[in-house]
Amino acid sequence: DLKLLSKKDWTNKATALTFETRLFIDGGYRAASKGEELETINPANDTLLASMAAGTEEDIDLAVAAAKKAWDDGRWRHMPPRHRMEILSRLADLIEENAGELALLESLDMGKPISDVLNIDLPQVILTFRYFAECIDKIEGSVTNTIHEALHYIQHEPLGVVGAISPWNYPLLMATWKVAPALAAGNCVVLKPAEQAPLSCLRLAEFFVQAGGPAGVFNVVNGLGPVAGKALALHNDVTKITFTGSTAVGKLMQAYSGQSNLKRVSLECGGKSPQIFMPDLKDMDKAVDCALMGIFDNAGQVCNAGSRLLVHETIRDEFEAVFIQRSKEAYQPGDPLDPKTTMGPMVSKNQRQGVLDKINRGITEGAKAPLGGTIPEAYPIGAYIAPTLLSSVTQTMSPARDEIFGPVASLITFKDEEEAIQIANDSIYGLAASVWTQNVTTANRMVKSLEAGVIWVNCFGDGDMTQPFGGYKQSGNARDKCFASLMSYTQSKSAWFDLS
Ligand code: TXE
Repeated sequence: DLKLLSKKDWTNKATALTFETRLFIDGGYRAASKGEELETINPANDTLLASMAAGTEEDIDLAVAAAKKAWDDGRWRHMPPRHRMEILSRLADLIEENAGELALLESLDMGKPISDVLNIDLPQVILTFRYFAECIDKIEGSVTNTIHEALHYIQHEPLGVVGAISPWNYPLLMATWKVAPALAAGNCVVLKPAEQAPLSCLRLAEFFVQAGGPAGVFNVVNGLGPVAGKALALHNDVTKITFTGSTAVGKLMQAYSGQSNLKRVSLECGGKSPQIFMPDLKDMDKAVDCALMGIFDNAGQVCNAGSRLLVHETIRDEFEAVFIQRSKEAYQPGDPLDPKTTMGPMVSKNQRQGVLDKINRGITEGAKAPLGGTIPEAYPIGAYIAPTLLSSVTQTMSPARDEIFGPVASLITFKDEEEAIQIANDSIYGLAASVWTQNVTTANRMVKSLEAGVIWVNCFGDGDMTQPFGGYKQSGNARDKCFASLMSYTQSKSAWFDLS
């Protein structure tokens, strides 16, 4: 049982681990056309993990051509639905059987605590493939009620070649949220994972083939965003781009679509999610624990991170005291390979520097840092940063407005519900929000007023596969997970028969 392994066991396994560095195109591994490489670094200790093949436009062309060929000859979309279901279910089984290896790849590559990969990421990856596998024969068209002399039916068909561009914060899971519904709907896929964490997705494509998936249906091309990612998003044989990443690059995706073939673009971008703590909240300890989890899990590198803590002025002091005390108990930076670690380093020193700059800017603007704000003394090596609380933040300051994407919570006070809503909605983002109150009427009113795609009441981050995940405003235009996500990888076809 992987959950029983010790830090020593994981460290030994990491030493023995070997991994593939090439691109996965048309059912097998191949070198990058131009021989270019990108380095992937272990952010826990600054060591070079691997020099990975970095795909360029030529490789994207090869991968898209392989996917297009697989699309054209129907080897996947015309396969009986149950057969496709079996393949995706077997893929889920293979992920489960290889969980130890995948957990290590993920943890070494991006610094995520091994326990988080085992308890959160991988179970979700497996569930996502199983859910969408089960959905395959639930896609139904309709026969509409029309004139007597006609037959009209509407059916839903896959789109063609889907390009998926994924981020590094949950390398496997974010890729899976795109790839699983795209494949389940019958599309062929070219995935471009984030360059900071390129290891694990290659195995996913390999497992797909091992599970019986035909060659060319699922391809993975690592490479730099502005090179390989851009080539994919501009490609004229790609019918949809599905993207998770920054809002700035999300905007580029729409531009690339306009500059090429008007491919569909689905975006899941940044956030600045408010958690609103009303004065009548029931259980301060639970509320604070959820606040901690919402901003310190995955070192805050979460698009829906609850980064704005909107706390009613009458409970502010108690909230801050409990937050600081419990954070010291629950979140201490540590070695990601130690199963007890709840917070690893950030993905890279580059990202960390961005977070430190944003903390310092907030402090210059008048914020206080009663917790953290610096590099932890015990971790001079690696990309570690201390869990941080910025207090005395007001809505005009940058920590209340900019996505920080690190373990940094901003505490903002409000005096009444109206002000809480006004602050919460005063953001270019609208991914998630939460409301903490015992009053159902208040909660319901606030849910209606909040501009966010996902809202939690008296919890944070809860949900299952039926829950649409995506944002309002500049947080994006799509919904991952859920049946509607599957349908977003299809298009409708209306067939009208003249029976007169
Ligand atoms: O994201 P990018 P980065 C936010 C977060 C973070 C910031 C920067 O605030 O601090 O973005 O992170 C690919 N054409 N989020 O730089 O650049 C890139 O290779 C095509 C929020 O890592 O958006 C990667 O695969 N593709 C977020 C993917 O886009 C391009 C998760 C995301 O990278 C490209 C990650 C281009 N020109 C960061 N440039 C979330 N919503 O969860 C980059 N890419």
